[in-house]
Formats: sequence, structure tokens, C-alpha cells
Amino acid sequence: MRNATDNLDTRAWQEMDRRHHFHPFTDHKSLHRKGSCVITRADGVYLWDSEGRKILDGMAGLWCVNVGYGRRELADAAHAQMLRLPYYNTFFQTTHPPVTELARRLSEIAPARLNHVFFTNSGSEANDTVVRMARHYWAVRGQPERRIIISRDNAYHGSTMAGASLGGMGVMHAQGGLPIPGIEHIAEPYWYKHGGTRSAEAFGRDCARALERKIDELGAARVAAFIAEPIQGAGGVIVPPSSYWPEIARICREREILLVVDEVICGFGRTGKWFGSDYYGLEPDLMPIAKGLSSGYLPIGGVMVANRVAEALIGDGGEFFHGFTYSGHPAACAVALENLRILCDERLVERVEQDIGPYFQDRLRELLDHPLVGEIRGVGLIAAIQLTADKSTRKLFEPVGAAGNRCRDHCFDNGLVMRAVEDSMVISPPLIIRHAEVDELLDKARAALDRTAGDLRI
Ligand code: PXG
Repeated sequence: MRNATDNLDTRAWQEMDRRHHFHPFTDHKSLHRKGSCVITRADGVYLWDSEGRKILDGMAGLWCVNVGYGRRELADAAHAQMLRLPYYNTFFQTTHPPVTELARRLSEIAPARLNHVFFTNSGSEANDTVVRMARHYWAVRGQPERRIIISRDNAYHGSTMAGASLGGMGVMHAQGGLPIPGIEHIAEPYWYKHGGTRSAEAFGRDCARALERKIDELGAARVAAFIAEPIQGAGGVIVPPSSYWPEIARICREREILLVVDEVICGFGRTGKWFGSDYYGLEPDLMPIAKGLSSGYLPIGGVMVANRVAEALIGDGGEFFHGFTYSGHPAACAVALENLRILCDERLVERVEQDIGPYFQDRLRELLDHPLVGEIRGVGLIAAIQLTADKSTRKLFEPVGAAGNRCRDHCFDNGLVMRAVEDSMVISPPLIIRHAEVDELLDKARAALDRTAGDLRI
């Protein structure tokens, strides 16, 4: 089937885009000078632009197209569901088959104690739900003064008012008067940047203990929850030292605050386990999910809720005045169910753990011989190449991003999407990526690093 705009050419699309489209996270003046790149189709791990150029998508869209592009089964699932029941709400004592089936299925897949799901349309809405639900939970438990949520610098939890407030991105807070009240931040466990002369393990423990200090400073009786990504994604794929998570889990347990593990990026196989929580052995009280839940084919997210929280909310909570028109949208649920079937039937999560993940990580570490590469971080199919101005002192570039943005542009010119977060090149390809495609990704990454080093005369 053709779209009304299929017969336009690149310049016409760019012109319409320039005139009418406000893009997310974009400096429009600089975009308008260049013109947008128009992506017209995709298959497997590849994208094609309107000039017919083939591009290897090393980011799985925005960390989400886990089963790869061009999955007819997912389109068929949406099509069939739209014909049968395109929409109905779940507000007023009604439900429908795809939403109940998806909730049951997620309870099977998630860590043991998480057996309820509140559905949203995105990760941001999931994290807004977290703030409201955590505060409501403590009110129901008779401790309404427990309202503060502790998060981390450089975290990303979305772009709504609560999501951006939970996030630790200074540039986001600076626009629009954020964070909202009752959100506090502690340091991130980014050893390469902040570790100084400490060992990674000692640094990881110190970062975790910052949570303890913050809780004690605020008073545990005022703290509702701590939220963190298992591995920070948008912040630059920050893999915490192995000392970090056990210490955080201990502190949350001892201080009796809720542990919220944001699985929006790490969930659905990215680390080689179903969830980052499985990888690190965590027992979240609340677990936001999105992205890989539907492989991005339709928007859907949610918050998985641990039994003790669910029991309090169901038993004593009364009505929770929260929800979205499209919570548990039938077509999105049908697509998510089919996506989970594909992940299971094709054993894609096991494949990341046992085969393609280790291959990808080993091949990436070959780049450590490159003069620009200070560190390779990663697990499964999520990784970062940390660029450095001096390997021996872990010196970062000035201005920040000087090397990363060049490297990103060289990648793109050479047919590879690899994003720059400051001077970390971040990669998270579809889970179906083949060995030969990993090889191609690595060849292109090395060529881009060489060109970047040439530009910077390193
Ligand atoms: N939590 C995490 C951990 C995320 O990575 C969200 C919540 C918000 O999800 P929604 O669906 O509302 O976008 C995210 C989203 C980037 C980038 O540039 C990352 C995200 C979104 C857009 C861009 O790396 N992550």
C-alpha cells in the first residue's frame, strides 16, 4: 500500500518537514540548514533513506526494535486486532482479551514477585505512574510523608514533567522549571569519568553509599523510593562496577524504601537476560517497561508491580485516580504479545547471552588498541566505546563531544547509525543481528574512529 506522500522526493519531504515539523530534542536552526534525513523503509538491521542509501542501524531505532525491522507477524497481529476490536478502554470495569493475556504473560516473564502490570503508552508515562504510585502506596501504608524519590545525575527516565525531573539531565531541568518538588539526585556510578584514582570497585561502593547518606540526610521517613536504570542508557551506557548494585539493594532493604528499576532500555533481552534486574539479581518493587516490549512497532509501556505493593494498593488503596485513554490499547497489546512470542520462539534472549552478545562484546574489545579508545563498556547487545584524549590519564575531550559528534557523523556518512553521548559512542543493535553484520558494524566503527583521529590529529 502506498502513502499519499510516496511520490514526493527528498527535497519536498525536507521542505515540508522544515516548514511544519517540530522534532524532539532538536536544534531546528541547525537542522534546517542541513535538511532532515528521510528514512523510508527498513528490514532486519538495515534502514534505507529516500536516496536509496542503506544504513546499518546500530541503535535499534531508539534502543527498541529488538526483533528487528520487517516482521510481518507483528503487522498481522495489529491488523487482525484492529479488525476485531480496535479500541476499548479499561477504566470502567471492563477489560479485553489482549490486555489480560499480556498482563498474564508479563507476570510469567518478569522476576518472580512482579505479578501485576499498569499499562501506559511510553516509558515517560510509566515513570510518571511510578511517582504517583509510590507516593500513593506510602499514603495507603499510613506514611504519607514518604514522598521523596531519589534518582541519579545523568539518569534518563523520560521527558514528561515527572520523567524529566527523575532524570538527571541538567539541560532538561534548565528548561521549564524542573525538577518538580520531591525529587533528589545522587552521583552516578560512571567510573571512567568520575572515578579518579579509586579502583572501580571502591568507587562503585562509594556511589552506592551516597544513597545511604542521602536517605539519612533527608530522613528515611520522608523517602518513598530510589529509581535507577540497571545500566544507564541515554547517559552513555554506564555499566556500574560490580560492587554497586548489591550495595544499593542492601540499602533499600535496610531503609525500607521502594526500589524502582527502570527497564525501559535493559528489558526484553538487551543484556542477555529478560531484564537487567535478572542480570544483576535485583528484586524491584516497581519496574517501568516500554520500548522492547513491542519492539517499537506500536507505542506501549507499563509499570510492573511487586506483590507487596500490589496487595497494599488493591487491599487498602481504594481508587487510584490515574490512567490514560490508551492504557492497555488492544492493538498495542496484541503486537506486544506477538513480539514476546517471537523473542521466546526464536530464543533471542538466550542467543544474546550465549552467542551474539559475547561475539559482539569480544569484537568490540578489539578496538581497545585504537588511540582514541579509552574503555569499552557493555553487556549483551548494549555497549559504549569511550573516547579519550589520553588513554593513560582517562582525560576527556574539551569541549565535551568534540570527538563523539565527529565520530557519529563519520559513522553516518559511512552507512552506520552509532550515537554519541558526549564522547561515548553508544550501540544497541537489534537482537537479531547476525555475526557478519556485527563484523560490518565493527569495520565501519573502526573506519569512523580512524577518520575522527585524523581530524583531531591523534
Ligand atoms: N526510561 C529510560 C531508561 C529510557 O531510556 C524512557 C524511560 C522514556 O521512554 P519514552 O518511551 O517516553 O521515550 C527512556 C527513553 C536517547 C534516547 O537519545 C533515549 C530514550 C528516548 C529518546 C532518546 O538515547 N529513552
